[in-house]
Amino acid sequence: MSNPELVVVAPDLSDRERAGFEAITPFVHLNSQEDAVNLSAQARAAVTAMAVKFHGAVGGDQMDRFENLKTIANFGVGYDQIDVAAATARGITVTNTPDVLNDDVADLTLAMMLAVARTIVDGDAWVRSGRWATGEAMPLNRKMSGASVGIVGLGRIGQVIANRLGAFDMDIHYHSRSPKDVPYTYHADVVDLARSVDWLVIALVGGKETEGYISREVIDALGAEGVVINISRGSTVDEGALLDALEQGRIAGAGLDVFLNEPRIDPRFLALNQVVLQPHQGSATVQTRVAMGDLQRDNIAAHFAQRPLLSPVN
Ligand code: 8YV
Repeated sequence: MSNPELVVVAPDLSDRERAGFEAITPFVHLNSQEDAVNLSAQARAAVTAMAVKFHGAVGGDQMDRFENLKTIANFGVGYDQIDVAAATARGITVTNTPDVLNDDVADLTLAMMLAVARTIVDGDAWVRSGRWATGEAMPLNRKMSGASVGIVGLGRIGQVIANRLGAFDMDIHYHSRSPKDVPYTYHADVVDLARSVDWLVIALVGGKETEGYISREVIDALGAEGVVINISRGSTVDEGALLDALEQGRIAGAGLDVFLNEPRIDPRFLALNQVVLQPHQGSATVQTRVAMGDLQRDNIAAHFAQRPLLSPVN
């Protein structure tokens, strides 16, 4: 029997995913990129497509293990862990899973904003601890509807977030490379955006070009009433500056789904009460993870059927 042409790199695969890949073509399942070194030279040479799930780095070295690799299909809209320039240089097309997760990421954005504003986590603890039953009143919290919000990065996800914020009558501002045809206030300068709003929602792409984009200066401009919400990548924020500002009360709070060193995040976050922490779960609903897997496999199926890939990024 000839060697499989597909390698699937994923720490776990659901029955649906396994059956879905199997229906396309026989495949080799690896838990991590490093496991590729255990394959024979012949097995590696047979591989023309790779599906990757979760955030192990895929650089030129990993690609070079598979000399006939033509397609890398990522599970996720963000592909900053894949060296796309290295892929392009080798004639490899990278695909991602856009759009199918926009609703979930936007929902979690609003959930974190409301959780911070209305101190939902504290409220739950207040009830469970019996403090409410004793008649003790919880401290008042903060109104979110009608407040000003700035979205950094008005791409597909940013726009879906903006739609939801509109339903909360928020005064919506945004910063992106160029103004868009939207009824929100544009700021060419991200510091100027931060100065103009109380809520700052980061919806940037990850990767080198946005590293530390939310700098100390941006955080300072947001000010003492400001709240940072990050659903993009931890790398987009100067995390040290964010922690300093939170610890010193120079901003009011944060809702964070992403961090620099996931999942072993900086322990300074754990001591901050005005911060809502989430385990990078923006797209983590049963329905959306199914849709992401389906789109990833549709790209793999297109590769083997020699049809155009559905969502190439290079
Ligand atoms: C996933 C994400 O958790 O799509 C993305 O870019 O960050 C999340 O939806 C992640 O990609 C899973 O690998």
